[in-house]
Amino acid sequence: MKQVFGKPKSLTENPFTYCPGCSHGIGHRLVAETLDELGIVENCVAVSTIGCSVRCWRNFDVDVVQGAHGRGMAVATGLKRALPDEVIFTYQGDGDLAAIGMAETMHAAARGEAITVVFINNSLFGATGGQLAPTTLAGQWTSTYPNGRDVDWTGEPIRMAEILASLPSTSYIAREALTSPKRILQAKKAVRKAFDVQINHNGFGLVELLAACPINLKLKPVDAVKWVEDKMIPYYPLGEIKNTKGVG
Ligand SMILES: Cc1ncc(C[n+]2csc(CCOP(=O)(O)OP(=O)(O)O)c2C)c(N)n1
Ligand code: SF4
Repeated sequence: MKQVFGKPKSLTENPFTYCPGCSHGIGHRLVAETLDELGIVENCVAVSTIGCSVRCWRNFDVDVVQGAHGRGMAVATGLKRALPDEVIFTYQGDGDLAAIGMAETMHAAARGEAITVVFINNSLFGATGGQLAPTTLAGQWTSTYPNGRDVDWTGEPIRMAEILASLPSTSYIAREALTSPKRILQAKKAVRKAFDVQINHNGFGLVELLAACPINLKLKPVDAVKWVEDKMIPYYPLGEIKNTKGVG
């Protein structure tokens, strides 16, 4: 019988251990499919950081270096400079990339490091119980803002992709959403381009993927996906923001 669907080779046999309805599994799959397609499983190093996706080292069947919380791009910088022929990518949540890791993120991007960043924005700190993150929407309920994010007190949510695109040294920046088959296919193309720009142009590539964290949104999985569609996408518009090398 012809097989029409299977596990990417660059995923291990370990099951995903994320909550039901979590988008991390989809993010992992898109990365793994891309590694398979590019044939880089043997010369690729992933950097896992802290957050729910710290567990990705169990799932990606590539070499993985574990970074401290927020320091993924600093670790990736060292790896790429020491091993310029390897493909290096980080897989980071929004608390990781935009809160504790803001300095490392900004400076790696400003230097135009030849790395690929997969940025999972689920609008909160997932692993630690749904606290407010720099990406939390105005009015959004979180465990630390039970009355909803008050932007007069905390400021407006940060659009990381746009900020990083404004830096002259970044090459490819896009934002997509993991909310429907159509959007996931679009996200896959962006993931692929974020790798292509590193491999073919020695450039910095980042793809932000809007993601659902049903547990901390206190929503059923299907409602969490709808929440991402209805609430996140209007504030975080989808599409290619920057593509200076014309990858695609
Ligand atoms: C230096 C340091 N500070 C704080 C923590 C606690 N911590 C672990 S996971 C996490 C939140 C991660 O949230 P995010 O990066 O958004 O990823 P998610 O879990 O939502 O995927 C925090 C604050 C830590 N592990 N290390
Ligand atoms: S807490 Fe949220 S981000 Fe973490 S595994 Fe569960 S649904 Fe996913």
